[in-house]
Amino acid sequence: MNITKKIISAHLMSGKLEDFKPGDEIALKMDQTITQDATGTMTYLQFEAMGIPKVKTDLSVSYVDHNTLQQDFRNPDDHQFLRTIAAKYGLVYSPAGLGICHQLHLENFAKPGATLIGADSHTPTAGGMGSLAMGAGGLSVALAMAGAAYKIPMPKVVKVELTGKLKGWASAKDVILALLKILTVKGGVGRVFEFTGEGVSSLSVPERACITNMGAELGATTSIFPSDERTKAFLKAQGREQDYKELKADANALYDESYTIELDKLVPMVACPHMPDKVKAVAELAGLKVDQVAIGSCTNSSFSDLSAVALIWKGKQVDRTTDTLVSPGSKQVLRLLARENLLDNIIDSGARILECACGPCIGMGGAPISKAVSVRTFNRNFEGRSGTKDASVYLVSPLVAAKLALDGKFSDPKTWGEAPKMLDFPDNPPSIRHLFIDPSKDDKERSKVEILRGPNIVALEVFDVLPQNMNAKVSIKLGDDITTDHIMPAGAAILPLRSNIPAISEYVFSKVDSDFVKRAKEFGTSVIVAGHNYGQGSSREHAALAPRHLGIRAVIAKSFARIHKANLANFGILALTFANPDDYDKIEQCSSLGFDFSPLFDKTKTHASLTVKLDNKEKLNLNLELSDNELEMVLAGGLLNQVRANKA
Ligand code: MIC
Ligand code: SF4
Repeated sequence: MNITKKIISAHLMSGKLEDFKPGDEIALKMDQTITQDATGTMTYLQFEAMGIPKVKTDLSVSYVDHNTLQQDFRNPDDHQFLRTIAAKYGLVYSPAGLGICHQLHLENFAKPGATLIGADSHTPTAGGMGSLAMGAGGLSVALAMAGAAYKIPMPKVVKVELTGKLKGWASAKDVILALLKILTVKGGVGRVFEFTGEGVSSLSVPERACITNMGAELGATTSIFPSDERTKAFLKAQGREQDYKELKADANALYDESYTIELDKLVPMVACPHMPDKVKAVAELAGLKVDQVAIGSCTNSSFSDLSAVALIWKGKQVDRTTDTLVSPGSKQVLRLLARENLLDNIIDSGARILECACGPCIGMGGAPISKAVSVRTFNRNFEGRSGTKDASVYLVSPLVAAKLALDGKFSDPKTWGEAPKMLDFPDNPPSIRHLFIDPSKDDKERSKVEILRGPNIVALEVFDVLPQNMNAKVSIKLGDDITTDHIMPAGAAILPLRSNIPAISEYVFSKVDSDFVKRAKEFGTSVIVAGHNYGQGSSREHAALAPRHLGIRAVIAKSFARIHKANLANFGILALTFANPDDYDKIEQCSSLGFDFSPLFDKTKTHASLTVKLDNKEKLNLNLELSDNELEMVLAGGLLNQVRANKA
């Protein structure tokens, strides 16, 4: 067996591993859950609606790292709600400023062999530690906290063999950029990427975590590394040696697909605007002026990343026309930089040091100038995500970012001289564990906690069940690779509305088509039509919940991204694909669609397809992209209706 199957097998809540083939729905027990504030408020409102007194996982952590700007009452209202609800239901709470959820989880809680779901698409960061860690919608996380299984299609397991050792200016980021170049942003759907080979031991846990983090950009279910001596050393340094367990694939382990990456052949790479798979060699952009460099994010904000930056900047200043920002991934990283006398290099470089949080990665400040070339160590460069619509965002490693900040322009890495030696993770790193807020172990104490809700916390809406028949118009027709940032944008102006669905709904597709909301409201009930990979990117369930609030009952696409498809079902929206992909061309924005859903209500039959009448004439065949279980959910009007009905 490979590692993925070993962990799956140990966590199956029904059936045996050999009963399942790729694509079949499997039900997994989740050991740990995480949320962040932008997805957390909805998750906990949903958990509360389930009426369970205490989380049933081994560990659940509520992090605050996205909405840390407090321009008015809204974000602090959310933080207060999250702090009190964590105390009530038995979650560890990580207050704003402590760090980025995935970096903090890696340092403090992630365990080899454990399962983890997080209401954030970059949860696979913990795969660097050997956890089977997956991104999910908030409602799925709420269910897991209630002790229910997390249901996913059985993934294919892809072997990625690493040979040789990284050299020169190439680093872990270039491994995942190389994979993105080969596989594209849709290449990982339905797959787990499992790293093996002699190259593995040359990578530290934070370097591995950088790679598994950005596996999310492949659309992968998750990515995972073995747990070995490097893992043990990292856990030991963190004072968590007891969490170590060895994890390796059997010598004759089978895989569904395989790739080889020769680490010693990798050169520094860059993902060009506006997709993480538009990868070129850095040398190809030589001469391009760089207006901004932003270093940080859950992909590249570890001590290993920032110490390399500090070494490159030692005794030097960044180009004064290049706005340079650094966000450390956690207070441990910051304290380590200070202890190892590296923080001074960053301070003296002239770069700005921001809070230990997501910051510019999610458009929470740090927007670049108009028409900027912004070079970032982040994982997503979708158009407009930086906050500046006409900016061009390039994704690189911290080593490359640090060098470009000094020069103010791209150049050929062959001219850069010797690369800094990556430092080993230092012994006895300062612990910040005491800065988390642990829940009381006493049930009586917890039951007395009052959940505080400011006016930004708006109660959940109850959605109606799927009708037997539905006439709906197409409120928007879109192309391929539509991201959740297109559907439900983030940024400093919109993120504070995450706990208020009616308010945030006003921004659905606002950056794509400013008339969408008006049209959807006018149509009452409507349908979205899209190309391939609809809903790629984040796990934000608001990209399903807010459209549902606006009357969207179905999305017809050529294909879907995994997490978004599950989110659609969770909120009672039908995910459909074209039986004949050419039919995509027959449907226009504002076309009328006549659905007869009545056969779907016949529980004695299994359903895989549906016909729809287009403009009262031609019938089109559509495939249902739902498991039986998801179909039940959609018929009920969503997962929460089902949960409520079971309780009644
Ligand atoms: C992102 O990087 O897009 C986010 C913001 O972290 C999202 C979660 C969210 O939208 O709140 C993600 O990756 O899931
Ligand atoms: Fe935060 Fe950016 Fe990571 Fe999302 S991708 S969790 S916004 S740092």
